[in-house]
Amino acid sequence: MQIPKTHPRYESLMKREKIVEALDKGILAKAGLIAHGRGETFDYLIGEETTPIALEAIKAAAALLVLAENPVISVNGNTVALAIDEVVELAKELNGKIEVNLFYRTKERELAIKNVFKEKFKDDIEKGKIKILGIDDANKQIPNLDSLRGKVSEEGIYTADVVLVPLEDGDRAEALVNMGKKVIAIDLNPLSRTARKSTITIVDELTRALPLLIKYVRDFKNKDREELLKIVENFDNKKNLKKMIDYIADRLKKLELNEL
Ligand code: PTJ
Repeated sequence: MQIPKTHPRYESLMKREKIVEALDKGILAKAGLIAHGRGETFDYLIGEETTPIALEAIKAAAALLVLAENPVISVNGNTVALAIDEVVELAKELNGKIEVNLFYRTKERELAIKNVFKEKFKDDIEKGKIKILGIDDANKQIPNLDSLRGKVSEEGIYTADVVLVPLEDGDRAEALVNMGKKVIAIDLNPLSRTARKSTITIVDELTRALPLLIKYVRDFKNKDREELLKIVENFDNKKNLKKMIDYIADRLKKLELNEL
């Protein structure tokens, strides 16, 4: 559908178009539509912009990624639908590792996702700039995780020290933390289990957060280790989530009083 650029909700409608297109191509799980709708609701409450609170989390996440020895970006259907370009750009700033890890795992969806990466980023894959893991090599099991998300690649999530998990579904963040890994989540819902269990939670919309994360990863490559460690140590996920919830509550009160 042609959406006029002048439409007041252009950005939001374009994201919906991408989500629906991904469903038609067999990339998105049907439940991905529901997940997107839940995300939209929280984004509406937040004000559809990156808050200074989320920016703090983005900076801490960027520092953690630059310090990581073996970072991996985990992708699912929604992430590929909305932000495949940004995921690849970020991976190229790191060690190039991207792992496909689906909750609603089917061979058809794995292949559909593998094919988009192959079509769009053939050159980067052939030159070894990025590696798409988790499809033919998911031979390892995350302990105490019964869903199909537990199957991971040895070269990828299984041996990673830092895992970036945009749009997580809950249990896995905890299981990864229990394995001793640092988990960075991007989730618009500050109340979710994922948000609470992750090491660093960025409460922001995926397509807004990723370009900022890329920017700070680039910047932080010029900083020394000590400085980056300080940024990570000074970040407190629980406090940050609390600030985010207060922010939403204040915003709702102001909206009620017509102050916004
Ligand atoms: O592709 P699969 O098979 O791995 O399935 C993926 C989904 C997303 C369907 C699965 O992981 C799932 O059911 O997730 P949940 O439990 O619905 O959680 C998704 C979370 O992501 C919710 O807290 C949403 O608020 C949040 N979310 C949705 N869209 C965005 C988002 N957060 C950031 N940016 C978004 N665009």
